[in-house]
Amino acid sequence: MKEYIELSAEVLQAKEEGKAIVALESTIISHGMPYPQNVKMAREVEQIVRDNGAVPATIAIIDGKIKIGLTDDELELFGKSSGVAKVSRRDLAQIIATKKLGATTVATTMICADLADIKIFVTGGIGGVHKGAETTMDISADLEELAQTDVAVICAGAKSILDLSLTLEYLETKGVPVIGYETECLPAFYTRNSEYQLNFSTDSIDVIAETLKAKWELNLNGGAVIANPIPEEFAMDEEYINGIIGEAIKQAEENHIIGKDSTPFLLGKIKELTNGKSLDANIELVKHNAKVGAEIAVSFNNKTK
Ligand code: PSU
Ligand code: MN
Repeated sequence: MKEYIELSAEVLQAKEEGKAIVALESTIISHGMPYPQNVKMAREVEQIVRDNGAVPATIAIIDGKIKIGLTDDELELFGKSSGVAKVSRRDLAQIIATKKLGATTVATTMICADLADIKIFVTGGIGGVHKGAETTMDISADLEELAQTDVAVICAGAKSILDLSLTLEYLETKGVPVIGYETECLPAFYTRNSEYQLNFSTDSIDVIAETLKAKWELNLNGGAVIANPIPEEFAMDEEYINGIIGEAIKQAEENHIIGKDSTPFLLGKIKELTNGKSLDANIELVKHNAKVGAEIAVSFNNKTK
C-alpha cells in the first residue's frame, strides 16, 4: 500500500497525535465549481475543519500516488488545470498506473479515505439516481460505494438534478443509513426541504458518532449519509431553482451529455442560468458541512480511540 499512498505532513502528524481527521474530495474543486472560487472554497473549508478541532485531508491522485492531504499549491493546481480526470472507482487504477492528475469523486474519496483509515468525509452533495434512470441507467457509482465502504459522508442531501425518491430507495435497498441532522426530511441541496421523510433524524452530534461506532463495530459494512441542510439564510427559492434545474436537464438532453460528463455539465449550467447564485449557495452549504463534519469526526474519534 505504501507504494500508492502518501500522507501530507499535517495528516501524518494528526495520525501520530491521534487527532480527528476529515476527508475532503477534489472533484468538487476540479469539476464542481469554477476557478478561482473553487480554490478559495477548498482553502476555507480546510480552515473550518481546523477551527473545529479536526485536521483536513483533501484527497487526489498525483503522479501515480493517492495523496491524502494536499498542499496549497496542489489545491491551486486542481482548481486551475483543465486536464484533470474525474476519477470514479472504475478509473482509479488506470489513473494511478498512467500517472495522470486525477480528482476523486465521492466514491473514490471514500475508497481512498478508507485505505488511510479516515472514517469521516465532508462534501457538498452525493451523486445518485438520475432523473430518467429507468431508461438511461445513469446511477452514480457513489451509491454502490456507500453500500460497501465504511466511510460516513456529510452532505447537504442530493440536488434535484437527481431523482430523490429513487435515490432513497436505492440507499434503502443497499442498507445505507441516511441520518438527518436537524432535519426530518431529505434536504435538497439548494433548499432545506423535500417531500421525502427520513427514517432517522437527530439533533445530536454524539448520537451520530455513536451510531457510526455501533454500525462498524457490528461489521455492518458500508457507509452512511449524514444529511445536513443548507443554512436558512443561504437557501434558494424552491420554485426558482427547480425551474432552472429543469432547463439544465433539458439542455443536457439536447446536447446528448451522458456518463461522467452529465453531473459537471448540469452544475455548470445551473450556475450559468442563476448568474452565479447557485455557486454562492453551494459554497455556503459545503462550509456548513465542514463545521458539522469536523464536530462528528471529533466525537467519533473520542469514542473510538
Ligand atoms: N454534486 C455536487 N458537486 C459535485 C459532485 C456532485 O453538487 O462536485 C461531484 C462529486 O464528486 C460526486 C460526483 O461524487 O459529482 C458524482 O458524479 P456522477 O454523477 O457522475 O457519479
Ligand atoms: Mn452517472
